Amino acid sequence: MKIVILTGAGISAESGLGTFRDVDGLWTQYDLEEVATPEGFARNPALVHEFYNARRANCLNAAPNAAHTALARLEREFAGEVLIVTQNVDDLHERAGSRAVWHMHGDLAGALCAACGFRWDAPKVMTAGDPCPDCGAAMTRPDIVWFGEMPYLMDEILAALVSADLFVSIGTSGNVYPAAGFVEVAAQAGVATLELNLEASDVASGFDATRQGMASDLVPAWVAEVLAQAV
Ligand code: BV8
Repeated sequence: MKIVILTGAGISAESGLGTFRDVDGLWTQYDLEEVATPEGFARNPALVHEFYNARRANCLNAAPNAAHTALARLEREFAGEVLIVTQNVDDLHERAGSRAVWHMHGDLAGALCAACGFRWDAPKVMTAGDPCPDCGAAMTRPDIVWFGEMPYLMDEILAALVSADLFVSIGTSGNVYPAAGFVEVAAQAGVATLELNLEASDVASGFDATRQGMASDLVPAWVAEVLAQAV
C-alpha cells in the first residue's frame, strides 16, 4: 500500500513557524509580490533576502511538533510506502526523522545562482552580493519556488499521486496551484483522499473525507489508526 501525503504551512504552525493566510499570516506582513516572485527579487533582492533570512532564523529556532513526529513514525513502522510532498520550505519533516520528503517549493537550506543555476548549501544569512561558488556572479537567491515559477519534481509527484492508494493533505488552505489540484488528480485516478486541517480548505469538497482540528492532534491519531489497521 502506498500513501502520498501533501503538507502545507499548517503542519508547522504549532512549531511556531508562521502560515501564510491565517489572520497574522506572513502574507499579511509582507507583500507576496515583493518577496515571493522573480519580479520582486529583480526589483529588490535585499528585501527578499531579508524575508528569507528571517524565516531561516525562525526555522533554526523551531522544533518539529507531534504531527511531524507522527509522520516519521508512519514511515518507519508502516509496511507500505510513505511519501511526503511538502509545500513548506522548512526542514522540520527531516528533523523529525522523515526520509522520503520532496520539497516542491524548494527549501530555506538551499542557495541557487540566478545566473548559472548552480546550487549549494545556503549560509544562515544570505545577500544577493554573495558570489556564486561556480560562476562567481553576484546573483545569489534562495532556492525557493516563487509565484509564476514551476514547482520542483512535478512529473515525479504526479506519477506518485496516480499510483497511490491513499492521498492525505495536511495543513494547507488549498489556495496555491498546482498543489491545490493534487486531490483532483488523485480522485480521478481512483485514489482514496483524506484532508486533515484546522478548517475545511478551499478544496475540501474534493476529498472523500475531511477532519478538522489541530495537526498535532489529528495526525498522531490518524497515524495510530493506519498502523492499527495494518496489523
Ligand atoms: C505555477 C514558496 C506556472 C515561497 C510558495 C497568476 C500569475 C502567475 C501564477 C498564477 C496566477 N494565478 C494563479 C497562479 C498560479 C499560482 C497560484 O496558485 N497562485 C495563487 C495565490 C492563486 N501558482 C504558482 O505560481 C506556482 N507556479 O503555477 O507555475 C508555470 C507554468 C509553466 C512554466 C512556469 C510556471 C508556484 C506556487 C509556489 C509559490 N511558492 N512557497 C515561500 O514559502 O516563501 S507558495 C506559498 O503558499 C507557501 O509556500 C505555501 O506552501 C503555499 C500554500 O500555502 P499553505 O501551505 O496552504 O499555507 P496557508 O497559510 O495558505 O494555509 C495554512 C492552512 O493550515 C490553513 O488552511 C489553516 O487553516 C491551516 N492550519 C493553520 N494552523 C493549523 C492548521 N492546520 C492544522 N493544524 C494547525 N495548527
